[in-house]
Amino acid sequence: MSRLIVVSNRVSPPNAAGEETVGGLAMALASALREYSGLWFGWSGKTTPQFTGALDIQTVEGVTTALVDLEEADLDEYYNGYANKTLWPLFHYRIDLTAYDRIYGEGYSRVNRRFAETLAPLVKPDDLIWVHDYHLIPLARELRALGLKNRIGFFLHIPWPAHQVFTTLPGHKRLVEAMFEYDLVGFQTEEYAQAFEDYVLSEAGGQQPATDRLHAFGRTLRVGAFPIGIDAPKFAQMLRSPRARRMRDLMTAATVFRYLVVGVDRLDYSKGLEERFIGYERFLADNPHLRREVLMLQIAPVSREKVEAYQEIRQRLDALSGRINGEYADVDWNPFRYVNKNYRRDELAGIYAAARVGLVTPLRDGMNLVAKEFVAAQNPEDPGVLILSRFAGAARQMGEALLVNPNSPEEIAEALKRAIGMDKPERIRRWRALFNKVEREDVTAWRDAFVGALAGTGARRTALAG
Ligand code: ADQ
Repeated sequence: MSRLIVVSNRVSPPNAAGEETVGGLAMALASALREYSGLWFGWSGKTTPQFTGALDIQTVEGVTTALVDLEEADLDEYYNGYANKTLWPLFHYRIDLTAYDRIYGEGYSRVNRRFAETLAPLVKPDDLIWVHDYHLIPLARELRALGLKNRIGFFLHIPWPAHQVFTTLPGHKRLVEAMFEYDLVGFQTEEYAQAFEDYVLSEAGGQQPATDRLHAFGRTLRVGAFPIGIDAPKFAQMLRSPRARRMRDLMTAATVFRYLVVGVDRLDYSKGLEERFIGYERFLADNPHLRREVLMLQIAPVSREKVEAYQEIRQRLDALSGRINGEYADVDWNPFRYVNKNYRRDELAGIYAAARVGLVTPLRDGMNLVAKEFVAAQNPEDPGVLILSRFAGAARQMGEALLVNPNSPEEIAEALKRAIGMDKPERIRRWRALFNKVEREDVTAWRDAFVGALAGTGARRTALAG
């Protein structure tokens, strides 16, 4: 069997503290690597004055990781620059926040080349290579330039934007051309795969020889939708842990006679937090009789603090949460709790379990795993209600949630009212349908579908010889 090499910007190997502190995606990739006895390559998270390409290779719990340090300038131009100031906002439809700086583009190319040069000597001819996310789109091109003929797949975790938006990016064609160096490109939903196809057909003069094939730039690529899921069995196990139960009991006790509405997101402008806060404020304003019956908890740990747009949104959220409590709090009651802390995954599971409503309203999201975690954490006999943005990739699979337009405070307020008043049979009916899908279409199914499709792509590269 071929080995699997996973490449992602950050690598989170299993650690001594236990898997409860590691993200769901990391757990899934780690288990794939154990199965295929592979290697996980990426940035160490550390910087060095000058790039050396020195590798830190370790094997922990059956997973081998190979980490490389980057220069400070790499971090500014590639990670905080092109990845998080150019591609991230653009792919989330925030043209207003998108920075187009030539230096960022150069840093992005340089780091991808450095990654390729460091990784190439570790690759055996038969290895399958699976590259993750927008940080590394040109990696296959760089690996091919070094002569690698392996099967290489790419999975995009974030949306692929409509082609009118994508074409605002200087050098858009070159980026897409780089994607044709992969054998397989996977998106979270059919909609994103379709948007990519639209671009290739209308802007790059491409053709579609079969429903899952695109031909352009002299190469043929397989394209598909591979919706990511959570590790459902692991999550269920975590939910039964003493820590999760304790957190659930704690939250239940803290909200007696009240409904807990919960939101959990990285503090990011794509997550629709401002609009959500305003939607909740509208709910409080419109429903005086329900005010004392709810408590909204928003957990939002800060992320990407070096990027100005993140500093700004943080300030606006602080002000908004203050305004809501200032307006509606009473001596013995606070309507809103806003926390910028990170929690262990088992503790989060307990918090979801205590909630009557999961409020997941990103303005755009590749998938959104919080929506799936919330569903997985519910009590089958008395489940809570998921309110979900129609612009999350997850909405494609989760039509039984209350779907809302996250830009509309009225729709959010209305959905909150409906969720709180929903009778048990309807909650159970909706939850059951959602849970079945979360369980069936989980991260293992995702991983196996992608790796299976990649392994099934034909041996290639006759066109590239020389
Ligand atoms: P993210 O934008 O990070 O991921 P999401 O899918 O919601 O968004 O995943 C977040 C993960 O972090 C969840 O597993 C959640 O439990 C965890 N998390 C969030 N807040 C936390 C906190 N305070 N403490 C601990 N854990 C917390 C990107 C894309 C998504 C896509 C995923 C996976 O933006 O659209 O679903 O990748 O492909």
